[in-house]
Amino acid sequence: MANKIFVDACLGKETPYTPVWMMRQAGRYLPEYKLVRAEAGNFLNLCHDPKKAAEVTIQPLDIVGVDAAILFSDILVIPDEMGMDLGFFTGEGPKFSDPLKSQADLDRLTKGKEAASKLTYVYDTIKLLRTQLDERGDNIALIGFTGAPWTLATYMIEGQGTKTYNICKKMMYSNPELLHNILHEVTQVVKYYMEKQIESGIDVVQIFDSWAAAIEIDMYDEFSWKYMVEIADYLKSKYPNVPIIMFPKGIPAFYDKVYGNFDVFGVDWASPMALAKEKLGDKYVLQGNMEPCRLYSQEMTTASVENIHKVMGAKRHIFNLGHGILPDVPVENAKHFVSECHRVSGKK
Ligand code: 1CP
Repeated sequence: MANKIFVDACLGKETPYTPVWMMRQAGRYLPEYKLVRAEAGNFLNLCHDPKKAAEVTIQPLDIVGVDAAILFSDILVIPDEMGMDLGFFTGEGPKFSDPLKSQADLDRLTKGKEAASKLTYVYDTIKLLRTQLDERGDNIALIGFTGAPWTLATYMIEGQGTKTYNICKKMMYSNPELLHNILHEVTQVVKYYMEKQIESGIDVVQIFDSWAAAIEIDMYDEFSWKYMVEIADYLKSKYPNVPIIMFPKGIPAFYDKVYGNFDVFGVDWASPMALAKEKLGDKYVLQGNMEPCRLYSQEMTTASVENIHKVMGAKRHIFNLGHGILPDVPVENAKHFVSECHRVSGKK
């Protein structure tokens, strides 16, 4: 069997065209997703049901023609299985009933391998997907993922999504030791979680640091990046051939300081691709970075895809959005994005 084009691209090898996938590609813009989610009853039930989770993982391959599948799950299943009682409420997003306020709160959580071993439904979904993808015979890679310790900690400390991050920043500046203890424990669970995802059959790892930009740049390494690098080092020491994608959103001011043993750097939509290429392009393959709202216009999508391709050329690049696709994007426009990425990069 030929190598998977997406894996080759992650490793910086030459590929016949530039592969493309979209962050949040399995989701609410697809009517087929909404049907399966309704059958499951709610979002968490869908994550807990390997057959249904595998079904929605595959949907964007058939419907929009992307070159990689991303496991359907959520970053917040990790703190949930550490004992934090995750709930999703319609219109409100995720919520933890009892956010972490003290060392005693952290001490009560399940940690390390024990917490990672509770995520059996994720590993079962991956095993099922491995079989289904291999049966298709089209060499589509499967991406597994985790949230970065910092991004996960923001939810664990705030109890929900936040615009100001005031509760976790209060901890950062007035009790950094507790924040580091939380980040350390989450890092240990994530290491074993990603190891088990790899053992279950994923081809590529992506680490989402969606809320990187909440940290002042001089403190970004201390409170986030070094923990992401610890995870990458652990995985690379055991699985050197499994590519790792780092996606820290919104931190171009950190590009001069980026270090670590990983393969692909995900560029968000607000950071210029040319800057990323100049600072990081020799060391890492770059992924990204169309502004996701361009998907509302096919013309604006084409212009952006052409621009990004002009900057990146045919090498060391993976097309993606610069953050997740939004639920009200027309499916036709998502298909247009994918086919334009293929057209400009010469897919026959
Ligand atoms: O109602 C629904 O169907 C739930 C919406 C939804 C979906 C489709 C949530 C709740 N999570 C997901 C799936 C999901 N989440 C995937 C699936 C794979 C894919 O197709 O990409 C992935 C990779 C995630 C990762 C995730 N969850 C991130 C990091 C990526 C990003 O977009 O920044 C974050 C921050 C979350 C938390 C989360 N889960 C769900 C929501 C609505 C949120 C964001 C809440 C907030 O804004 O704070």
